[in-house]
Amino acid sequence: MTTCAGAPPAPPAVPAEICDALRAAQHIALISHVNPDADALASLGATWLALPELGKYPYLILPTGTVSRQLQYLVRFAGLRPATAQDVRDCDLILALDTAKEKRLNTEGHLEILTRIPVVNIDHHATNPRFGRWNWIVDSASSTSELVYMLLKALGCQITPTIATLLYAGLHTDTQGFSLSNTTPPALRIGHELALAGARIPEVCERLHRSHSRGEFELLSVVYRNTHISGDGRLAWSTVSLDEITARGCSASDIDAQVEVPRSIEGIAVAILFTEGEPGIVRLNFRGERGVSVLELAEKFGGGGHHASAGARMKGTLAKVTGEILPVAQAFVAGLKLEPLE
Ligand SMILES: [Mn+2]
Repeated sequence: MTTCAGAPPAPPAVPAEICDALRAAQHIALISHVNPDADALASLGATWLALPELGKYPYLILPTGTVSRQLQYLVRFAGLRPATAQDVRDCDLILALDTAKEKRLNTEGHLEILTRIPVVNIDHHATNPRFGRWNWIVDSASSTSELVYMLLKALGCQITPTIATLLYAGLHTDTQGFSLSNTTPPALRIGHELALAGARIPEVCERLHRSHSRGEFELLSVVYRNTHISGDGRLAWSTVSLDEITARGCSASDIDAQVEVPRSIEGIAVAILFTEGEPGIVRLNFRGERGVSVLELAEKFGGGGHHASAGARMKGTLAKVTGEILPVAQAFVAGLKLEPLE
């Protein structure tokens, strides 16, 4: 138990070997995961903007077609310019950020370099198998943005208002507005430091969280309409078919966050959103409430992530995948020992 008298919990310290590997490199390829979220883009953008100050040449591996409509704001705001396959061919280091599994790296067109260039792997996913030559995995960190902030400080980089805005967006999104169990004292402290460094908080939060297109807004009503609750009130889920997505001019990556709809029901321990993102592939977004970890559930179906927030992808139609997952999820929530709600 932490008491008022004790020292406040410190943000995670950067291992010296991580700083050394970055200092020794000259041309550094930056990469994150497929379907990049705000934390991934923020981590990429902040390092891309900061590394030239140290005399480095950073190259962004970011197939722009993979960025969701709302998050394209971050790309424009920070002036991020993706590299070509030619640019990264002669890099001497890869910095992988926020990527739980090597096969989730957003490698489109750049696969070849992964086999021969050493990787620094920085992440906060509990399931990260440490696929880099150097690994800094802190599953107690709120976000990779939190780790990137500590890294840039350790390397002596200036936290400009643009870098602060990006990293704040990553922290804010991964903690869901500083409201989840990963909203730790270090996360809040770094949020405070980013605000002091000039993070444009209302602007970036409006663009990321209060800027649905008409189509996305309509899709939200589909997610509400398709939400079901289990008999014991512990599981809520919703489904979105490819037809429902495309009819509103949206893509699957525009609605990942809408698992928050079934999650918002009182008493829910587990929420799931089933999204048919492409024909024959269903994305599963799992969220745990009331201290419940959904990681084991996601791993059972070949996925991974964090304790309170995990994902998986499965082959099959929506009907087949929900038919397979829901009985397992129902049994899982039925077996949970939960404190009664006050
Ligand atoms: Mn993250």
